Amino acid sequence: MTERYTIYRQGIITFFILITLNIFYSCKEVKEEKSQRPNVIFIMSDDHAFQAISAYGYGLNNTPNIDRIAKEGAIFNKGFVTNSICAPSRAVMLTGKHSHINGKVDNIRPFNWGQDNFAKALQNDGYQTALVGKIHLDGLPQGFDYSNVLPGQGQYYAPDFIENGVKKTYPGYVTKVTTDIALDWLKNKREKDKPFLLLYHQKAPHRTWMPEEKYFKLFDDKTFTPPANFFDEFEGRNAAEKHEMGIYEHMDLVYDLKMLDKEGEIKTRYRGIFQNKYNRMTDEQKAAWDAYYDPIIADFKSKNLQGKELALWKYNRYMQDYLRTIQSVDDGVGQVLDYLKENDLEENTIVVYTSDQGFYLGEHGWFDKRFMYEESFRTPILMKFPKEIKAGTVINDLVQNLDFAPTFLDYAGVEIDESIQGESIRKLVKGEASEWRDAIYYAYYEFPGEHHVKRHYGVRTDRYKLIHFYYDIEEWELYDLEKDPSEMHNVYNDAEYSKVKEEMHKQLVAMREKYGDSDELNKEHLERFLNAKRLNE
Ligand code: SGN
Ligand code: CA
Repeated sequence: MTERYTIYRQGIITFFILITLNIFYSCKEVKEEKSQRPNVIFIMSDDHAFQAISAYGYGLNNTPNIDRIAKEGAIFNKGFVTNSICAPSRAVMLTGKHSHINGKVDNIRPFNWGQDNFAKALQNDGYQTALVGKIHLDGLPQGFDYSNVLPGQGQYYAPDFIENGVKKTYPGYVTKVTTDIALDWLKNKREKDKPFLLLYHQKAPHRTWMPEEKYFKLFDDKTFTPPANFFDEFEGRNAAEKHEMGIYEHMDLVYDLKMLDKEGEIKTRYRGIFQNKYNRMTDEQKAAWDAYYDPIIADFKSKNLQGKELALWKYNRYMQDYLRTIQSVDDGVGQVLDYLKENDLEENTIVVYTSDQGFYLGEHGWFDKRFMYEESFRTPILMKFPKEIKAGTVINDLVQNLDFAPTFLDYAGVEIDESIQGESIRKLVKGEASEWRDAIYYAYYEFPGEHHVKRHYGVRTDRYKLIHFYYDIEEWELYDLEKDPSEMHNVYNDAEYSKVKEEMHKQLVAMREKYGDSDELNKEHLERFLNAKRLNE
């Protein structure tokens, strides 16, 4: 009896131990699975040309920290946006949908934060989420536990920020302040037992390129060689000819090129606006600024440059300040990468570096963006995730900013809604994608507007590009990117390309169908744009 009872009791005890162990292990499994979900740091700068990242090999500057991302992960040689302008690009990045679908087609009309975005989806699925820096979308950001963003374009010196809806001014330099806020969130504000998503977005190197004091002298004795098509005459390209993007013709000597002489002799259209920016600096900052720029101003005035000489001087002045602002961006990237390393977060954190679009660094004689030509259509993309991406990976497939949202959802194991138009690049970067797209679609809407870039849309394949400029102009352009990478020869009416032209027209129709775009939609956007403009006037 006693023996039997003991056996019976032992059986029951064993049974309970097994059940407990089972529960324990299955809980551990769930926990481990959850804790293995990758963190995401999505770094975006504003107007950062791929030509100005040393990993892309143009030899203009050194960005060792941004390059680290490519070295330890992947570099994308054919990364593109869908609409080369700031706020629309950010709306595409958040929603994974083209501008004509998410509604933010230009910098002017409001963004609807009420719609789905990938940060909301990650937040709902247990991620800690934060947005720091420039977002350029009005209203309180949705999808973030913490947000601390610049109002609109923001300021380089003594920037205002809106922290969870409350405005305050930070003394100091915007790029550094943005990095400090991002690091503070990583170190002190997030809950450390949850996976996190951090959108760390710099204002630099956006116009009007005011450098940080420690970089005033960088590139001081360097004379940059302009691109071969710097003195472009736009033969066969009527829309491009109507631009207001010229370094020579449209850059303001004071506002853009910092010739704020104390004597007030250099009178320009935007002098007053730059004076206000200068006035934001502290007395020490102003003294350091003057000590550097005053001799340059004196030298410039003494030379009385004209014509080509003036154009080249402007180009050099532009390059120096533009590249200097990038150096502070690169410092911040280094600090964030170091934080990951020192805190054992490297292995399980996806880091992406990109820009909201590309930028002209003298190609066609230009600055700014907006056109579907390569320098602004393309954008830098570098990405690392040691767990899955081999160091030194090079991606030559057509990838777009449309793909960020579904990619992050994919890595986080969150469902990708079928309304999302981008594709996850997870398999592509691993080298496991069995097939990939062979064409991408582009549309730009902000005309009439600053820089005078006509409304246009188009399609690009690996080799060719077809563009349609419309509204107050009717122009088609076709480029053979293999033979003419600088897009100087529009071959649309060239008999030799008639077959290619036909194929590309078919591709364009297919793209517009695939993404739900049409002339009717364009007309609607135009109406709303003109109404909004009228109301603003
Ligand atoms: C500002 C700039 C433009 C620039 C737009 C859009 N002018 O208006 O040169 O094209 O932003 O840039 S400025 O005189 O105000 O600097 S975007 O990156 O925000 O789209
Ligand atoms: Ca931009």
